[in-house]
Amino acid sequence: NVDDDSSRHVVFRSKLPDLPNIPNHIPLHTYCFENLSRFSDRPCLVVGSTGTTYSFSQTHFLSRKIAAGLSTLGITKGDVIMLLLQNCAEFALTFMAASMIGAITTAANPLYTAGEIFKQFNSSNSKMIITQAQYVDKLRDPGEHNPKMGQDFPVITVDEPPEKCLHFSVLWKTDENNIPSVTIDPDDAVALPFSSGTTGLPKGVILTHKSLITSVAQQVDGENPNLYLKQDDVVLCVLPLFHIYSLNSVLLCSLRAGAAVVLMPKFEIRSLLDLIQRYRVTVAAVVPPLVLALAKNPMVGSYDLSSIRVVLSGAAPLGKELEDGLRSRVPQAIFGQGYGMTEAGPVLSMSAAFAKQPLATKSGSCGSVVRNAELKVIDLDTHYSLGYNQPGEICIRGPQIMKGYLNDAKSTAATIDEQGWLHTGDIGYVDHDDEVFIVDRVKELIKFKGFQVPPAELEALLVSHPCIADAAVVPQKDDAAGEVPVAFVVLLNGMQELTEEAVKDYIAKQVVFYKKLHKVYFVTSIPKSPSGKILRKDLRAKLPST
Ligand code: 4UU
Repeated sequence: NVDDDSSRHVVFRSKLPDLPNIPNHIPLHTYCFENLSRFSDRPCLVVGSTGTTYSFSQTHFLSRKIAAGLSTLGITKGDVIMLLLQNCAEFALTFMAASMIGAITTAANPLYTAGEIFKQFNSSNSKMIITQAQYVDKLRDPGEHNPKMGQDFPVITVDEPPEKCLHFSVLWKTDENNIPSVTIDPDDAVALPFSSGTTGLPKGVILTHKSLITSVAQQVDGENPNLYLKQDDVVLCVLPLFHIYSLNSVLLCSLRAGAAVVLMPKFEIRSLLDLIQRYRVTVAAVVPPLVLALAKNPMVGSYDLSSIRVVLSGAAPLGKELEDGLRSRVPQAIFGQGYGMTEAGPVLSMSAAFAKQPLATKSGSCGSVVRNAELKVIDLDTHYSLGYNQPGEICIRGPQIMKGYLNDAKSTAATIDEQGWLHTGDIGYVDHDDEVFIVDRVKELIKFKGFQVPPAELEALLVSHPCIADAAVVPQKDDAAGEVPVAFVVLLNGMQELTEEAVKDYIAKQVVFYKKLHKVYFVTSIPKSPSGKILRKDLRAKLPST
């Protein structure tokens, strides 16, 4: 599957035939609910802890009611709403509802600190926050430069509303026939996840109706879907919906295909095993740390996991021993990886072992490029595209990739080139069987259990400390988390009494748990290129190898 012409433009395509037609001219909610009549009474959203189940028609109906409710509260086309939620039915319903009125959802980790939340809230120009009572306290004292809850923007809670908050039920008081009629263009935004991409601070990633429909179709549509989901499938939703992996490959794909989604608010091994057994989960989307738990935890042996037929791992590299460990625990299941990046819509490649007519795949591969898309591997220096088995930077092109970063033309231009190729910052190669292997990352990004840790964000916090002159943050390999952030810090003259613990505490107070520094090295200078770029490779080389 290689087009190799004399201009040295080598492009890799899917091993599965392209879809003849992707309906990406319609709005995302229309697409997701398009086949509803075939499975309207089947379970769609299942709240794992309570067993409360919403059928497909109820899911559609409630989304429409909430769409009307959002509009009654003043949300109009192009407005952004922020979700700060653990996985719950309201997340899914509100996301679809927002799509119906042409509004855009930005979701953030509810464990974020106030500082992290308000950065995303302000940068996305959000108009409201939908959250849980336990997170409201963080929003109460936003600092003088931030908008005030209840006054500048409404806060809605899905549970008992604390002072100055509204209950989620305000959103279903409006008649569902009062949804304003809006014209949605395929290039209008529908989701705004935040990602630091290949460099810098977290940025709003504009995913349009067209991008997400294309990505979902590339996975589950057609005669031989790459990810074959059936109506009797029960798909595990333990990965957070605020991350694009779960939102797209779990929620949207299941809605489109008619599979049930079992929602779990957070990962806890015993309740996970219990849910898998109780609901006879058939498809499990996981990340490497979860594979580790399933492969190694002794509790696994006392549960019946025989219902699982597919395990999809993604968001971080997966070692061979872990893969083998998992295979021995769920021998009946097909195991494979997906490779995604928020900016890519997100799926670049997925194991063809999940296809309706499955293909053999190799251990360690991230699958083959999705259908109706082009992937190339370029030499980092010459930018020429490379052939089979030659590692270089992976680039992807197709209608599924982001429209760009919100209000950041410069970062957009640095990521998507003039020919429409999105540069991932990942180093990988494609082997002779068209399977993609990722071997390294050239971008700054650190991944802690699949969560993004942008070094630039921590560096900015570090240099805001009155005793710190300069700083650089790089990944250190870690058995449990994959990678953890560690810092190199240059102290201002005469500030030598600042301790490692003090630096760690200073950061820990301002960030979510997975961005905490695991080690601080005091140095006299940060190595930089003539243009001022931190030489991260040199710093990484100084770390002890574990
Ligand atoms: C090695 O991690 C994601 C999205 C993952 C995803 C989505 C849908 C996986 C399967 C799926 O079906 O997005 P981000 O933006 O948080 O992080 C992107 C980066 C990639 O550029 C790469 O460096 O995360 C890393 N990554 C992986 N690395 C993602 N998947 C893999 C993988 N192996 N399988």
